[in-house]
Order: sequence, then structure tokens, then C-alpha cells
Amino acid sequence: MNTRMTRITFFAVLAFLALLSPLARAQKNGNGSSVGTGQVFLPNPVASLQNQYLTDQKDQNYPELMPAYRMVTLTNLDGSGFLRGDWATIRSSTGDLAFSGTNTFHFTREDDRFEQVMAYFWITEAQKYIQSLGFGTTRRPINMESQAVRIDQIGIDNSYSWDKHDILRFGKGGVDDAEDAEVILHEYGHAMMDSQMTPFGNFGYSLEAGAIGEGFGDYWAATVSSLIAPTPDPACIADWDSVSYTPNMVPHCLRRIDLDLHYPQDLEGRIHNDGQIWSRALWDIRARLGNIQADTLILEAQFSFAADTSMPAAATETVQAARNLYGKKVADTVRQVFVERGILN
Ligand SMILES: [Ca+2]
Ligand SMILES: [Ca+2]
Ligand SMILES: [Ca+2]
Ligand SMILES: [Zn+2]
Repeated sequence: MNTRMTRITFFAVLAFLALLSPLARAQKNGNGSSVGTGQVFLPNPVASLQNQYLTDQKDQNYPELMPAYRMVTLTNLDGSGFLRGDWATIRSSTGDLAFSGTNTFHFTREDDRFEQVMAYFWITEAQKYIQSLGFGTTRRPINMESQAVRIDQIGIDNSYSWDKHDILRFGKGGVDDAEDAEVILHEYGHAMMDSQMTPFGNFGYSLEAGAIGEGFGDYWAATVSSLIAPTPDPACIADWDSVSYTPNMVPHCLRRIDLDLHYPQDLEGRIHNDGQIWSRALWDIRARLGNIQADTLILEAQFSFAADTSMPAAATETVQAARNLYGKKVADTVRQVFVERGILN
């Protein structure tokens, strides 16, 4: 073998080894073929047990919660034994990183590794649902990468998508945020919208765009949790996380997506509140068209949203996406929903 060939072989071997390294494998898309089992809430104890009297009790596990634990299959793992795979990578946390040589992740809520399993499972299932709609194959991909997740001790009860570092962080104020699938899905919704900006960037550079981002996150939580774990009151978002800050409100909901709010008179200049106008519109589209058509056109439309869009402009794009995908009749249905909200006239 001459020197040139030796050098080529040497670099080929290096490239091959780099592919095998855990970091490269975690970043590589679509090859995580390991499966395992995990214990999770589906989507949260208040909704699944229909019990409005459950409380945080300082992160203790207690008997009334036991029926809320469910065993699920964890897919797309990279085989490293950590919760790392095609669509989610648990980076760091308050406690130890979950590890299992047999991909068996059975924890209860007082163990911080429980939230790691929750984040891995729900993000992976959300991305699989996105792909089932054609995004990443026949349509453009949406956040089709291994989403980094960090569960940490933020002092306030707040989770957020930290775009600069493309990482989702889940706090531990009140009920630990990642004990509620709908909080996880809401934050993932922000990461999805950011990934749809061209060039990649942050969505939400105006009050109304901020509200659309919050409204979409709530809607996304409801549409995905309703598919994987249907509950009797799907429009109530984060039934479990909210028990700490809505002690006198039953049912406990961080927000709802079925409120009869109208544009522009119900705008308050607070994005989470105003987002409930947008989420109600999306929820109505879903009610009339079903989740497949609704979610496909809602996600497709978001590629056309300006980062500082307004509700009327985003609604117009959504109607247009409906027309392009499904024709005039469906577009008219979508338009009608936005007219009912006062967003279009
Ligand atoms: Ca916990
Ligand atoms: Ca919380
Ligand atoms: Ca719910
Ligand atoms: Zn948000």
C-alpha cells in the first residue's frame, strides 16, 4: 500500500471512529435503533386520574399517585445506556444522569431521573408524530435533530426554550415542570417554531408573534397529549404543574385553549394570555378537520410566518397553507375559524 493509500485509509478509519463516538451518534439523525422501557405519566396525574386534589407534597411519591405511573416503550435510543437518541439528548440535570445497560428506566417522581425519562419519551414521541405527517420526508423537516434537554434547579417556576444554545430547560418550581408532559410539549413547540424560521432564528419578535408562539405551544401540548394519552378535558393545559399556582381553581389549568376570546378586544399585551386567542383558533381547526389535516396545515403554515408576524398575517398564511394542501373547501373552513375569533374578517 503506498503512502497516499495509507493516509486515505487512516482518515477513513478516523471518520468511521468519529461516527461511532457517542457524541456523533447522538447528533446523527435516524439511526438510533435501540429500544427500552420507561416509567412515565401519561400525560400527568391530575388529568389521567381525574383527581383535582393531588398536590405536590414537596416532590414526594405517595400512594394516590401510584396508579398514574405507566410503562412505555422508549424508542430511537443510541444504545449508549444513557437517555440519548435520535430526537432527544438528556444533557445534564440536578441529579445523576439516568443510565441503564439494558435501557430500563423505571423511576418515580422523587428521583430526578424520572423527569429525564419524561422529557426523553415525550419529545421523541412528538418528533415521531411530526414525521408521521410527512415533515422530514415529503415536507420540510421540523426540529429534526436530537433536542438537547437540561433539567435544572431554576429558582422560579418556569421552563423555557433557550434558543441560542438550542436547549430546552425544565425547572423545578412547585411540581417539577418535566413531570407534566404538557409543559414538555409546550416548550418543544417553541423549539419547533424556532427551527422553522429562515434563516434559523427565534420566532416571536412582536407581542402578537410572542402570543402566537405561546398559543401554538399550548395547542401542541393538547394535540400531542390527546393522541398519546387522551383525557376527558383535553383543552386544560398542564393540569399537574398548575396545582401549585392555582390552588383555588378547579380544574387546575395553566391555561385553556377553548376560551371564547376575541381579537383584538381581548388582547392584554401579555403573550401567554393573548396566546389563548390563537390556541382556541387552532383547537377549532382541529375539531373541524381532525388532527392529521389540522396539524399538517398548521405546521406547514408556520414556515411562512415572519418572526414578528401579527395574528391576521399568520392567519392569512394558515388559510393559504390549507388551500395549497387541501383545496378551497378546507381553506374556507380554516378562514371561518379565524373569522369567528375576529382575527380575519
Ligand atoms: Ca420530581
Ligand atoms: Ca413547576
Ligand atoms: Ca391536559
Ligand atoms: Zn412558552
